Amino acid sequence: MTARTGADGAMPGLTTIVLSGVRARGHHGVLPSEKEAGQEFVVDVEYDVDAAAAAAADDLALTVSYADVAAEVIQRVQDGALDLVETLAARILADVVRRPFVERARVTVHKPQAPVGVPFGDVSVSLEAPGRHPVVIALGSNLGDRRAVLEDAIARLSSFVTVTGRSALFETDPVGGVPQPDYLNAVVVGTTALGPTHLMRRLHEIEAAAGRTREVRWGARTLDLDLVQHGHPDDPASLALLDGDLVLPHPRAHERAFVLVPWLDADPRAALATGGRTLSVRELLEGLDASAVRALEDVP
Ligand code: PH2
Ligand code: MG
Ligand code: MG
Repeated sequence: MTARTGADGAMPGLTTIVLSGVRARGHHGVLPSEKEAGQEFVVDVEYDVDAAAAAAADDLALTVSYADVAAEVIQRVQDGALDLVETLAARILADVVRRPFVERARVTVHKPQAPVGVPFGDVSVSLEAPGRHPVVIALGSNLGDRRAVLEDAIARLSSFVTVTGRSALFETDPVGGVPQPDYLNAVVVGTTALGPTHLMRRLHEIEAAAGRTREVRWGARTLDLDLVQHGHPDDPASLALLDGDLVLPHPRAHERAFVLVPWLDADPRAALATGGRTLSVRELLEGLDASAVRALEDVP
């Protein structure tokens, strides 16, 4: 394992982890003799992680352990009897890019004893893919042309989030803070290659582009983009205190109808990890008063 932290300034804290030469016997190959006898497979995995918070806190829980990756690779090599090394490499890659904090991964599978028919050194296949993480982003605006601000934010978001669902716009009474105008709220669900700290940085850039200033906590704002959830709610790594101001999932999402109503609208199967278990957003809403959240079409 080697680790190199990028110094390009664009993505501070982007760390590359290289795990090489993981070996195990497997039964993959087109020939029946390969399926029967098995042979050695050697796997290299290189992955970039959003590890700024891990390094700051010196906390393994905020990065991806190479030992966990290695154990999963061995499992994949030993399981089943595929025809192709390509398929094996693709499965290993899919496992790695789903791990929280991984922003890109490259997998090489070597098959040094392959039945090539002539003397040869090695044969290998390599595949690369971006990270793949489900994300839930809540949007709010209560200053300026709220609808235009939200639509523009969703368009900007789409450059780094593959949007799979977006809610209608909802007009909502302000919750907490100082007296202020009503909000328009919406929720976008999708997938992203970015880890949580890099995603937050991009969200803050969009807030800044909308003229957002941070004067009063919970005060009026042109645009608020909150990362509600990053990763699968059942994955313990989706529950993380990344630093002072990024706690995931969002610590108040479970009690905010102005988040849950649009979220359910964007994704009828929405689920949130809260209080040590995963609850459907539909269930969570049953216990809340959602009368202050009105679909925009209903607003005179
Ligand atoms: N955001 C807040 C505080 N209160 N109330 C509503 N209705 N909608 C919001 O987006 C909202 C709020 C802090 O981010
Ligand atoms: Mg907010
Ligand atoms: Mg916010």
